Amino acid sequence: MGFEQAWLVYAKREVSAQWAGVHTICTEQRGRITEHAAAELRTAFSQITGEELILCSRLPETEETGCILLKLADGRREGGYHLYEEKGNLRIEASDEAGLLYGAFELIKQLQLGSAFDGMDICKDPVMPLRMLNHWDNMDGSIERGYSGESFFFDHNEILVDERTVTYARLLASVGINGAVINNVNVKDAATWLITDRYFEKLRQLSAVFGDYGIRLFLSLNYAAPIELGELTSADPLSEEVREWWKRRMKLVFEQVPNLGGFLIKADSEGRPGPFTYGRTHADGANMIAEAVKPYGGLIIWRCFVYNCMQDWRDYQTDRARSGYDNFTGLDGLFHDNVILQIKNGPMDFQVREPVHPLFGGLKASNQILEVQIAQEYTGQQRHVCYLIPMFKEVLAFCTYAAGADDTVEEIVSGRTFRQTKCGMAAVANTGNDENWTGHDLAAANLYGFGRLAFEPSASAEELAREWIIRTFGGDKEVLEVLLFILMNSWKAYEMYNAPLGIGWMVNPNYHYGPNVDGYEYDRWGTYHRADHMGIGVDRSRNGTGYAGLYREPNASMYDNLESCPDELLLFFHHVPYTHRLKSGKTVIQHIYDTHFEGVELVDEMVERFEGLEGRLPEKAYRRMLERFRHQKEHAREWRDQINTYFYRKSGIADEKGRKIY
Ligand code: GCV
Repeated sequence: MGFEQAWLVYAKREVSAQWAGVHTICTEQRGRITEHAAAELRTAFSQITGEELILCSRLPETEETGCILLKLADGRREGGYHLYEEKGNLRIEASDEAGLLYGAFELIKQLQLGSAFDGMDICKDPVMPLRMLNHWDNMDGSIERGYSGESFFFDHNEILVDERTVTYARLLASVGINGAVINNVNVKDAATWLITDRYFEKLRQLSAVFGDYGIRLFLSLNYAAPIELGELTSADPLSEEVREWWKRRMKLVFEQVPNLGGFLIKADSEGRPGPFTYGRTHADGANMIAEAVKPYGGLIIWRCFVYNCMQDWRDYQTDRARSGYDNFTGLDGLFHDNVILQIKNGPMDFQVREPVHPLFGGLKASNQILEVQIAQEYTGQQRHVCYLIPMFKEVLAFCTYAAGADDTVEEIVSGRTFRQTKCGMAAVANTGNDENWTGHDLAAANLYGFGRLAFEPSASAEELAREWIIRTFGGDKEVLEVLLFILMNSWKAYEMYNAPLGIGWMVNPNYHYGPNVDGYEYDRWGTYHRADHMGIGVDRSRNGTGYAGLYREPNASMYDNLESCPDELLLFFHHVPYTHRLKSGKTVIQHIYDTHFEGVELVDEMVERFEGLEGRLPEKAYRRMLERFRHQKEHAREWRDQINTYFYRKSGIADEKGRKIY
């Protein structure tokens, strides 16, 4: 099995006579993207049905059947398509070439899923304009928070462009992803030089491969580049000299690298340079670079992950959760039109459970991108299975009340609430040079699901998991049922044996893997649980840090009020005694014990059911997953026992059910 093909493995299968009868692709289009759409269809049919499709530029004869027509026609959004059957032929119509490519991949998907040929009629327009991956790849080949091998973009400070780049682009396009930032947001050393002639030739090649699949290349930028490249002594955004420097530099970069989409910037965050050094605002910094890229249609994606990472743990007033909001709401409306603010899904940092970031709903006049993380930094690092699409669905469905009662996060980042076109969703990528791309074979469902979700947020998490399983592993019903059970229960299970009730962070510092309840408690990162012998939780109500009040009503009151705060976020918003009763009727302490025992039981069930798939999955993939499942089983116990023991020792309250706690 070609694991490097992921869900584009085109295994031979029994198909209906109509599918088997497809013999020709007809198109008058001659663009590169259409050529790749046709080539993909040819590969898929040749491998799945055994038919070598002929490519021709004529239209089918009147009575002819078995043709696929690719045709540009008005009426769809950018990247949208209409795929339908008419008189025994399949037609794909789109307003642009990207739409033809997405339509071709839709057709291939239907073939892989064994859908009916007759009466096929699928119309889709991408809901989010920008559907992006953010790679945290360093130029030495390492990947920050990478759990699937090394980078396939960089090695020894060189850029790699090879077969894998092409497969990568095909995979992205097949799920509708249209932008990729290839280097880490922490831009240091060689990466600062990506905007110099040292790398233009390779960037051009990479950008061309991406362009053939409708993907825009983006780079992460070092805010202090004028200084670090040795050309200026300041990066003050209001200095004319600095502004001119950026204009000259950007002219050069865009001339040398066609199809470049723009830049992602992490500034004044975790030690990265930014406009604060010069007493300037994020709007000053972002606008300076936005002005420089504007003539070339470039975008500046500016991250809102800005907080004080030198906090004193004794300080109960400062609240890291507030910082994104406090730093950016005052600047709403001041950013140029080609600046997009990129906001993490929660106010802290990709924990297994967080409330939605209050900037969604807080900002009304800024372009916004929702940032999620499919690299499982805090959710099991691709050794535990954790299908994150159900979490992302909850985030998208959260009602912000930004302009009305229907203004969910999805409405905002799709551009509907504020009529924006520069918005969408980005995921911190979970790929590396491991043969199967994602280390854990099941982690590929997050890559697949992310792209599909950004294109079509109404698709259910289960539907996406189902598609991915069938496309990757074929039509075996048992395989489908078991893997679906595992994926759909995995986030829930992980949350159960992890830090309880939304409090987060009980991990080993730095590498963020494995339980360590006090790992961050007396540290500078602003990530505390405040547990003592009486109770636990951070008071973010009006009596505490006031964070709950950053939401629009009725959300603010819902979180502020102990009675209405949802159980799963209780400890994020309130400090309560262990004996506090949840809406479920259980006390907090009993909830901790129960979820930790039950979470492990759920993992045991997942692993047992997985073991029943031996012989039904490709041997190598089965072994690879089995090894990870066995580790997860052990490691979930470690989580359970450390968390339960810690809280038993702190509270002195016994488990009602008398289970073993140490
Ligand atoms: C790329 C967290 C991660 C860092 C990451 C940072 C960010 O703090 O642990 O590795 O840096 O988020 O999103 O910028």
